[in-house]
Amino acid sequence: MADDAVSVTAVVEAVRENRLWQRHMDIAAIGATGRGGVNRQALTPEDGQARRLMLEWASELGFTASVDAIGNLFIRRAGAQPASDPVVAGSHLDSQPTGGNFDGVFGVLAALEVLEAANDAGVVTGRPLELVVWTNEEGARFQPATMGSAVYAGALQLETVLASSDSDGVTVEQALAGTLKAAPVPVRRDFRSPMAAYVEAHIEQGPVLESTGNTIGVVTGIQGLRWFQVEVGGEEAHAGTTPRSNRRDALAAAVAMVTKLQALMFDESDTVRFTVGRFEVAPNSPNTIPGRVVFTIDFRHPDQDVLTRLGDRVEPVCRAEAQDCTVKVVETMNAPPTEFDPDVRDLVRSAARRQAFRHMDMTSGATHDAKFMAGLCPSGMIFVPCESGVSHNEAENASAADLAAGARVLAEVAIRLANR
Ligand code: HGY
Ligand code: MN
Ligand code: MN
Repeated sequence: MADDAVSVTAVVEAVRENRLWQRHMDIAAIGATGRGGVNRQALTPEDGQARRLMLEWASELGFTASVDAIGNLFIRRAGAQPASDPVVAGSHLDSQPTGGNFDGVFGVLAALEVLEAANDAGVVTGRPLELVVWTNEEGARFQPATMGSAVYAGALQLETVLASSDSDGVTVEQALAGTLKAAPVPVRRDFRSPMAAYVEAHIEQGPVLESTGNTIGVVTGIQGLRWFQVEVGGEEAHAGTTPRSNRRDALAAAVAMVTKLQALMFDESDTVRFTVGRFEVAPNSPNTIPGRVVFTIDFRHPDQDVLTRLGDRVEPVCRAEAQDCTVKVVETMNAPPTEFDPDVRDLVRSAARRQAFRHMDMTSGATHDAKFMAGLCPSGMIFVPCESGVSHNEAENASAADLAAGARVLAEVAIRLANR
């Protein structure tokens, strides 16, 4: 095993900006929307195609693969001590319906770039290096978000998750079988198999790095979030003949609920993040009074007390506005604020400093799979800027130079951790 400083420098210098960028373009072509973005939702044929491409690249580079029961994909580069716990880096390949080409993909491809740069540099690390592709980080098609990492860490039960279904009634179990067929991996991996450390590179998905002229974000933690699904039950009736006094209008009640919730969640400091992203009306016909409305709530805040105080008000507020309708409120995710490991944060900071990248400490407004890894092993994240902070949007963009900077910092952190 080469001396740490020598191997770190060799691998960092072997990171290639153009190779990393080209792989982003290769993945971006899978599920491309024709408007500059991507629709590669979890466990769709496009997700399977992207995984298959990852497996082809891994095989060409001499790496081995394994997969766990929820489809999390692990790609391993051997180390000098094969029985030691691996250092793992990665993120996700699934996207929002109108997603960008860098959210999640950058973390996966930066990890692949580090593994290949180690090959190019002829460096053998003590611990194995692993790349991970988490299943269904986005939670767009199947809720909740960060599904694969939550099941891996034991925060969600596999059986519960396999039974959840998308708006067409397809279950995770059915979709997963298709994905594993499209990208077969014979070797099975246990949930919570030990990791020495986990590091995730990701675009910031916000404007701070770009507006302050920093290239690297040393992520200190992730704000907490609570997700709810609210189902309002009324009665379909004729729009022209039914008097208001006879109506059980699910839309009228749902609108009253959302209006009251927005008032509850309004804060002068603009720290609360409250979003109703999905609002489904049935039967969705202009001349039938809506009999059923289902809407989602995505509520986030860095302070646990606020998450508890305001989150616990969601159900009572919905019940108070139900009018003559029924209402069912299900909390689908409740994740406390996460702090990342101080030692990993120091490694990220010192790598950015040593490589002369302007950097700053910052928390993450977006959630990430690293949230669940933080409960299993020393974990941390590396942010790079994205243009105007735009994300979850087809216009999402990042520069090849910033992506390469993030991959070089990831390389230094991963090699140092793997040689401990
Ligand atoms: O929702 C999130 O924060 C993540 O980008 N999926
Ligand atoms: Mn992401
Ligand atoms: Mn996302």
